[in-house]
Amino acid sequence: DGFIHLADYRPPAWRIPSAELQFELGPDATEVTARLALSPDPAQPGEALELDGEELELLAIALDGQPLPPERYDYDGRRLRVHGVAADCTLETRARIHPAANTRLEGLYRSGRLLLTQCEAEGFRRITFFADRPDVMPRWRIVLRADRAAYPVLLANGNPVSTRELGDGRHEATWENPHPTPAYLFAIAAGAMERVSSTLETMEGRRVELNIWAEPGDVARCAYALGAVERSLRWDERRFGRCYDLDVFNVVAAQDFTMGAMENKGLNIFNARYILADEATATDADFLAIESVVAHEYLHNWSGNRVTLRDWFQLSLKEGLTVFRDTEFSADLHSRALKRIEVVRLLRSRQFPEDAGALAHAVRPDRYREISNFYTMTIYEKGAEVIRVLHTLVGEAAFRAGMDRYFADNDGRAATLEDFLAAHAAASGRDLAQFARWYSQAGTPELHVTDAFDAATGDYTLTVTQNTPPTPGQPEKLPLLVPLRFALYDASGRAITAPPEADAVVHDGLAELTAPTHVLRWRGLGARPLPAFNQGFAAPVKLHFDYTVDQLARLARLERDPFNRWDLLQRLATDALLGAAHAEAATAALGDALADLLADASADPAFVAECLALPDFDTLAEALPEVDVDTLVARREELLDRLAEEQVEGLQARYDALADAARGGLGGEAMSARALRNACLAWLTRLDPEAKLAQAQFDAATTMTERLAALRCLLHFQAPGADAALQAFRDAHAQDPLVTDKWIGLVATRPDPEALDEVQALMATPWWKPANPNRVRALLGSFARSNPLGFHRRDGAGYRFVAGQVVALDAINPQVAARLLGGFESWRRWASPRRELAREALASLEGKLASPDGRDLLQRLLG
Ligand code: BAL
Ligand code: ZN
Repeated sequence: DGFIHLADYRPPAWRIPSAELQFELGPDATEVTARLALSPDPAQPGEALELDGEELELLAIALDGQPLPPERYDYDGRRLRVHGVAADCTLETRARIHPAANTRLEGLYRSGRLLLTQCEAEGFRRITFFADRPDVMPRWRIVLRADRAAYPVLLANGNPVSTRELGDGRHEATWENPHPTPAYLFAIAAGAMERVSSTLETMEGRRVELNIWAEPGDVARCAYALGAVERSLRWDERRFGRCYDLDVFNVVAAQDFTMGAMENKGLNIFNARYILADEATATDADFLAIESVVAHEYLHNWSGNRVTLRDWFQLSLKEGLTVFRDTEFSADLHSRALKRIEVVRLLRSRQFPEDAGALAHAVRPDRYREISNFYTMTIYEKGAEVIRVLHTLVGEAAFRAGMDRYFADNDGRAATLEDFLAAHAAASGRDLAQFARWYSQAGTPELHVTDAFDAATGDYTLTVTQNTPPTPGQPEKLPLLVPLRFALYDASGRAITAPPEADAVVHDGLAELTAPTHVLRWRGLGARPLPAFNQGFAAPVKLHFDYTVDQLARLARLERDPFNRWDLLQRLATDALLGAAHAEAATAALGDALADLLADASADPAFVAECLALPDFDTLAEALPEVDVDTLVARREELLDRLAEEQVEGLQARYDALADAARGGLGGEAMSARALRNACLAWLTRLDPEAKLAQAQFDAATTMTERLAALRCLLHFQAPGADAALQAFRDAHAQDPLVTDKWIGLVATRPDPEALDEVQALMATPWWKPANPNRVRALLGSFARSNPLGFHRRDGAGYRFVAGQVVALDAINPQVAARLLGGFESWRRWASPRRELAREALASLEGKLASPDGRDLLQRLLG
């Protein structure tokens, strides 16, 4: 069946204590010589020596300095087997690879004039012969040789050791990485790059040079990213006591990159979109994303690199943990509530649907066919939420002690989830056996809460039941350990602090649910209280409680924490859109709440902007058993139109009042002002067929944040000035691929079935660059994921189009193609005729996808 199973794990039969690689770099052909010290595991004597190697041209092979005759080895294009070795030895191979022809962007490839690598998860085997698994961790010496004129800068993992001239215009640089490091963290980068730098001294007294490298024209836009590295380094020292451990930390920006960025030891390689920024070309959201991705990769140096993974089933052990760490970083540096809102929006719009769809899988899956398909919302975002659950259960002090212990016990090792849990269990004194089910059980848990009040006795009870719906391969679910936060408010709005009697552990306004049903009981209350739940979204669950509209509106006023208020307004908006019985009342209450917020000059404008952003299509769709796309989109648009009309004065007043504050650079206040002004602009443009305000903002904008928001309004509302504005924007940034991606994304997401025609038209222009992952995501990814009316066209043309592009892209970059195919994950819930049309589009792919990535995903989708 092609599956690799967690239960089949065996330690490597051969260890590789040290590896020395030498590269003769060239874009068309690169020769890689690898000298590996090999040592058999004494516990597994007699095991054959087998190394991974994919599409390598083997030029020479020698064992302990002696060339190997052909009968001593075989290589089938995937595995190299060396026969008749049983003891410590040195294997030397020389292989040729072809970077410029490598459109998969895995292994060594060319991006612009740079040569660079991407190895996670299994790209290193496309560079040289090796045991390409994370539990094989040599110390590395890397020698790079290249033509000096074309490749003046030669970077690799670790510390620089020496450089020298070779004659013939070639030069050489040697790097050493003294930390045991798996091959997926290997990296080199070569080419004409410039840098911005600074030097810091770590808490342990190590002087570290920080460099951000980019192609010469881009280096002026690297300063913000450099600052983000400095902030990340300091934050990890302060909050987790973790110091950086090499003399240099290099970061390279690349225009062609499949992922967002990569945490290679000492040499992070980034998608340029997460490095390059200035106010004229990047939005405020881009700046914040850059800071958080820079932090994410930096923070991997401990959670991923110093302590790495035993096997790929443990992927969330580094990814969920590092997302948890980077969100804490952002929350500590900026607004905790706004960060939480951003994360919860992402969970609800993307991870919950994944967990409810054809591709659902556990945070630690127990089998996979292609690991590339597991860099998912569940591994990353749900994985981070599960860490947050642990943090909530044990508290900050015990959590920190558990992390210290995890790092101390596993430093330099390839760890498992069990190692992580053991460290936290020891530090907190808690049994984490039931908590661990969060890792093995897929699906989003649902909590149903009902209440009862006995006026005669004053007894108030909350009954909480939990269940997790079945997911592919997991029909039966067990109860999870869920920390349920709750509060009760009395008639005067005061919190009732008396703890309930409960058949669950209760502390600090939190009940630890462990069973299918729990009852919390308060005695002798004077009147029926108003309950509130899951404040701060402490548990990543769907919580159902049958509030009246009045109760919701009242709670939204009582709650002081901005996240909770936002969450209650989202709930009101959901009721206004989907709650047939009291939709009208919910709409009115939502309108009142928004009017109050717009009138409240003391409210953080960015927070008000979040409240104006109603739940998106995906979030709403996920709450429905069956999705009727046209009805859902139409209802949402109607609600927005109506609210805009009702709030027009408040919107205009806020838009005008914030004009000065919006002009102030990258400070929080200015960003906040721009966020609310742009939210107001989008609502106001609904009432303004000429889009005069948007046109004026577009013409006068001094920042990309303002200009792009105005352009979106002009394009999406088809304003008279839309075409001219688009052309002006396009021409002004024609040389900048990242800004070009922005307007392409706007065209692809115009909410109209005919957007498909424009997407197809763009594919016939030079703007279409199918080998560039950012461009594919801008055009096709945003069409399939963020244009419900286009993708879900009634005639099925959107599905057929995307399916056709998946075939074309599968031959270029299978990971990018597989991502696009993931847009079908919820197809079974799409109402007829879309379900049938989607099934046909998927079925048409059978036999047409060559990559393991595409084939695995298609099988799971059609499952
Ligand atoms: N490890 C892959 C990129 C990231 O999550 O940092
Ligand atoms: Zn990561």
